[in-house]
Amino acid sequence: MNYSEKYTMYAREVLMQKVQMRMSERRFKHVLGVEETAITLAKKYGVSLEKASIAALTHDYAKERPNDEFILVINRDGYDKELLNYGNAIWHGLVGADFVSRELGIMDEEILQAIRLHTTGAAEMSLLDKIIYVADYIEPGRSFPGVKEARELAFVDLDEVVAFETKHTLEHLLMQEQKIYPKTIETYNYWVAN
Ligand code: DGI
Ligand code: FE
Ligand code: FE
Repeated sequence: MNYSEKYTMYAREVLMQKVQMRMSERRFKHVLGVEETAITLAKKYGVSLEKASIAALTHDYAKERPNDEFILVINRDGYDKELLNYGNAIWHGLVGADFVSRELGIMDEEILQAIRLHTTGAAEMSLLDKIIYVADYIEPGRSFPGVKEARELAFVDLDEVVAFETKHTLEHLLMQEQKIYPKTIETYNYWVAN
């Protein structure tokens, strides 16, 4: 593999094990699927394979944390209190990135941003942000109507698949009468409705 020398196979193994200990087998399998897809996309779009690997391995690191840990951090660390009206779906990336930096020592701002944005997307997204957002959606373990089209699109035009994913996720949330986080709407307005 064409990783930088600092990110040895050993470092990846250690990170993988730390992530594995924090989640169910099923979710860990998802994480490995996201990593595989993110690396493939990183090769295609010329993004650091090391950053793609680390961001993918850690994107759902905080997903199985109890709500009270998120609530504590939101109250303590100066987050907008409006965030308290949401739940794990929004917190695990946005606030979860703080757990990743504090507990795993990952300080790379590009990686942390990709983790923060992986659920909602954003208007402004780096290539790495887009790769993690999309890889999360199309990794081999995902199966839903449209996933095949999204997988094909991902290798043709990354922006197109960001739009596709954003539209379908929002549709799904609306059907279920879920509360929409403002950033999700910003993403929709920028990528779909512009
Ligand atoms: O963590 P994963 O399941 O791998 O995937 P994810 O982080 O993309 O999404 C987690 C959940 O968050 C998914 O069911 C969709 C949901 N979600 C995305 N945007 C919003 C949202 N849920 C609410 N309530 N509001 C949003 O704006
Ligand atoms: Fe997630
Ligand atoms: Fe995920």
